[in-house]
Amino acid sequence: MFESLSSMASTMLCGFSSTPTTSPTLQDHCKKKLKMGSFDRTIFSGKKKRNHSIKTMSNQIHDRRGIPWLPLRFLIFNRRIFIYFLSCGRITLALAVNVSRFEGVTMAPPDPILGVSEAFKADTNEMKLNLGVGDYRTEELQPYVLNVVKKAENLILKRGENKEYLPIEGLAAFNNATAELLFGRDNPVIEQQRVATVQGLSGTGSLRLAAALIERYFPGAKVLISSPTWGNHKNIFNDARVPWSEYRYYDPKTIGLDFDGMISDIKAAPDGSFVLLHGCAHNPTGIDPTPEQWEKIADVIQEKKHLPFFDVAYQGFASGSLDADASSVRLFAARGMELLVAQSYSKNLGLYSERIGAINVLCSSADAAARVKSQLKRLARPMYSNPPIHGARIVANVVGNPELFNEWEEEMELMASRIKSVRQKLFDSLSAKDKSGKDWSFILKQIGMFSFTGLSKAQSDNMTNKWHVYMTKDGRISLAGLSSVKCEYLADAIVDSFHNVK
Ligand code: PGU
Repeated sequence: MFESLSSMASTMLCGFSSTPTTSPTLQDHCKKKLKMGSFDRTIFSGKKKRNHSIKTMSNQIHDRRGIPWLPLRFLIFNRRIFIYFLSCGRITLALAVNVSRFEGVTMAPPDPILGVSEAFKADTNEMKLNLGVGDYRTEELQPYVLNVVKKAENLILKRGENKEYLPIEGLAAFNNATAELLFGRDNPVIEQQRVATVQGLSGTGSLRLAAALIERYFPGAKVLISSPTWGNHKNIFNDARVPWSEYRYYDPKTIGLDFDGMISDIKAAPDGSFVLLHGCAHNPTGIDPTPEQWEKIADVIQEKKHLPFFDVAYQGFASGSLDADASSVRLFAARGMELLVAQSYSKNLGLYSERIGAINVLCSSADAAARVKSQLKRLARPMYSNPPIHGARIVANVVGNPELFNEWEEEMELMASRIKSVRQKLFDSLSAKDKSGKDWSFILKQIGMFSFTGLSKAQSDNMTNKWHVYMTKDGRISLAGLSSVKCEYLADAIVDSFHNVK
């Protein structure tokens, strides 16, 4: 029956085809109807039910000039909407509009971090401030390309190097340099070839590759994640189908580390879990364990036969020293523990969009490291085949060239100290403006790019809606996006949001 209806409608189309030929007004109306769910979705839900659902409805709509059309009827059939009206019982006009096969795909929410930059761009207020994403900006709030990066790029250009595929594991010179930077050149684990290093698509891609390794070789093993953590950690493990749970980390009462909570949650986890640790400059809290606390964390992890999994996205950025910021990882390695480390060069070399980083798996033997590396390659191959070369060459040139390396350390120190100085200025401004006696000194105790202000979601919304200060809804602000001249304004916004919004 429906077949004949279809052909009847088609013959009456007088040249109307399956491509939409309606005026924008009519198409908009159809789209609106679809969004309202005024049709039977079973037609999209699988082969068996296909083509067996039909629904009609009628409505009065207007053309662009507001002149009403005749009462229109919609008929959904065979994944098309037929639009027609009846006059004296006869179909006198019919249009067919294709319904998308992607009708069941819902709109994803904006990303909680990267989505903030999109909202910032759309704001036309001149006082606006983007403290959402952790991107380093100059005092003039401009993006910064490091001089050493420009020098390394010039060297690459002069050599006229080619663009052939890299091996799956990436650029060998980069892999050697990155493992040495992390563990220290003289660390015996390097000479003993116990580290499986594979170039990754920056920190995120490296974490994702490790998650795939966990999913494949440790089925059912849990990853313990700090509460709170960088927002994308949970997405990464969810998408890799790796179960995770949280361990206590931040104590809002002390605005510091909940060390006892952390230790007891790590103890309570099933033996052999993975414990995700921020190597330095914990994101978003900016609170790191002390060296003594790191020792105790290592004790518990060893006791429980857990596997430490470090995320090192800020080496050199927390303290200004590459070695000091790798000390947590080195402490665990010195105990002979096996561990994983995801590295990123987005922040410390400002190579955000080059997507350069690595996954390192420290194993107890060279043989195990070789096997792990072979499996990481096997996982990478169907995902992205092999990594991009440009960022890898920059890192290899900077780290491998003593002159450029020294210059890099100086530039990193400059970036870290600019962040420290706006941190101090923000604290001074808050202390001067807030007459309530609230102690803002926690801002000075936090390290790295961020400050975790303790502002609630409603207060963070006020920061954006009233003050045009863009930040993540967990109350985090990126001090790397703040200039000293804007500190007073930011302090006004924080004091207002903190005291006047509940
Ligand atoms: N791990 C942590 C702890 C991070 O903070 C970030 C970046 C990454 C890994 C991944 O960085 P890659 O660029 O992939 O190397 N976090 C920033 C950047 C924005 C984002 O969410 O990707 C941030 O603002 O939190």
